[in-house]
Amino acid sequence: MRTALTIAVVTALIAPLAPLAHGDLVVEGLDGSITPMQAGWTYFALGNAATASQVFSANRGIISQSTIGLGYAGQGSNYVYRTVQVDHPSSWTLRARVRVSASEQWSFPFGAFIAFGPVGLGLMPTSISPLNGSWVTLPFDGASWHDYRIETTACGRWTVFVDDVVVHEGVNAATSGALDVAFGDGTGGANANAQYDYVEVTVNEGAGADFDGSGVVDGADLATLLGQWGQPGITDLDCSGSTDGGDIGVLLGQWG
Ligand SMILES: [Ca+2]
Ligand SMILES: [Ca+2]
Repeated sequence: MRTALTIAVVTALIAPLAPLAHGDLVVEGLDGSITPMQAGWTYFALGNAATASQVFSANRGIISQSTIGLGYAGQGSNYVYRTVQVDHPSSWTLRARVRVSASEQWSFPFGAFIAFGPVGLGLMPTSISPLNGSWVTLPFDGASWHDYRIETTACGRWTVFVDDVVVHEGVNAATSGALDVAFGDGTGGANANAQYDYVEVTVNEGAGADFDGSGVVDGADLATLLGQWGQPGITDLDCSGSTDGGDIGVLLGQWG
């Protein structure tokens, strides 16, 4: 059983990344207008011979992933990735809008996953699994569209938001080095169908308070901080675990 794929014809390509300079804000992402391969992402298949164009397609702004019927044997995975070289410990945010329309589970509950380095989120029709080496599984309606976001401070505190609500927090996330932004099917020995509206990682090299990458720390960044008051995430500049007065002090210290 093979799913017919519709491939959007495009010519746009994303240029390879150069190493980041201190203070750069780098965005690497896909919005579903072209396939990951057309955008220069690298395809990886483990334990099966499914080709990139069999697994990933793009149509009407949605990237579709289908591995059902492509014949896994043993441990299996099919995903795409790009490598971002992060030279200094940096805050970063991974965002995606995803649904998992069908999945089997053999070993890993990742009918779809999004990840930046070892930190990510496994998604299934009835659960989500924050991961950083190991994972926890939370009951959830993953079959419906949701906005997923992982915000990580430069000190490695990471927070998973679903539709802007905190659902998980962890520590010791990777914040520098050669980090792959990746998404795809991570179900070991099983199959899944999923759709991605967009997948995007933003790296704030140097982890300053210039959250929007405008080049200056100003009122817009202060508004971002205040909008996340009391919550963890990239606005927790002093790594206390929540966005509070100490972070305003850090921001004001970088003003202008
Ligand atoms: Ca700014
Ligand atoms: Ca704080």
